[in-house]
Amino acid sequence: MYNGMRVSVVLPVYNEEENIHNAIKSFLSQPSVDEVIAVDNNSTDRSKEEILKTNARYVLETRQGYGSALQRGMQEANGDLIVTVEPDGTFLAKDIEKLLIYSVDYQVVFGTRTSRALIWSGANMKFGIRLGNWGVAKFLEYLFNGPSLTDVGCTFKVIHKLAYDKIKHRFTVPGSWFSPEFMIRVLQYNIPCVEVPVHYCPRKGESKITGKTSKAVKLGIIMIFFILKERIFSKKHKEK
Ligand SMILES: Nc1nc2c(ncn2[C@@H]2O[C@H](COP(=O)(O)OP(=O)(O)OP(=O)(O)O)[C@@H](O)[C@H]2O)c(=O)[nH]1
Ligand SMILES: [Mg+2]
Repeated sequence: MYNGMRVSVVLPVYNEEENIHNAIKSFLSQPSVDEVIAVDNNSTDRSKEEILKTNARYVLETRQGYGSALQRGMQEANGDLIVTVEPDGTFLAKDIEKLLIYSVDYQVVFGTRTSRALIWSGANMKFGIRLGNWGVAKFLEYLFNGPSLTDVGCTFKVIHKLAYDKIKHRFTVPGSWFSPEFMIRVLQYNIPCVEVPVHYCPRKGESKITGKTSKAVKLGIIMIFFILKERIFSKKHKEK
């Protein structure tokens, strides 16, 4: 519980056998966390067995993709506050408390991994990736009149259940560019939001999204086109 509200943590899991057990343990050991939902996205390794050894809730999502896994997890959450974060060893569970402090004043708190002092040696946030995340976030911020945004790809976020209920029907992206869609929907619905720096550590196991430069560049281009498309064709929500 945090500030009288139940806290659910949603973890998207795709072949994370090396990390998932420790990740669940560390998130469950946070004083404010009430439940952890591990969304297995058709893992072919021992992720399922590792999840079942813990007190996390196991959910299987067969529609492949980072976005599909996160959307399913948020749908399953029972908490008043929903935290999304990756179980790949790159985030620190204790940072949840930092994001939760801001959730008192803001309906949505975005983590950012681009604050230089918090990027650990060996983390996958070298100059190019950092510049790319920052640049695309600034593009989104400008087109959707957001608060300062410096990371378009950070999974670590907190959303109030009430805010999630307002925007969930507008989630469409099954793939790796779900993070900018999340940010766009929050801004389109005028939901009060803020960005907070989080630690970013080296990954254990295979990086599936931004590990190779070619993949990271391709994803960046997809995100830019997606943001542009949303700005041109997607309607801003008007309160009735
Ligand atoms: N790529 C990918 N990730 C998925 C999928 N379903 C769930 N995930 C999870 O989503 C998270 C993001 O994938 P990562 O491989 O960590 O990608 P990334 O964060 O861009 O890059 P690194 O952290 O540097 O590896 C991980 O926790 C995956 O286990 C899927 O279909 N594809
Ligand atoms: Mg990751």
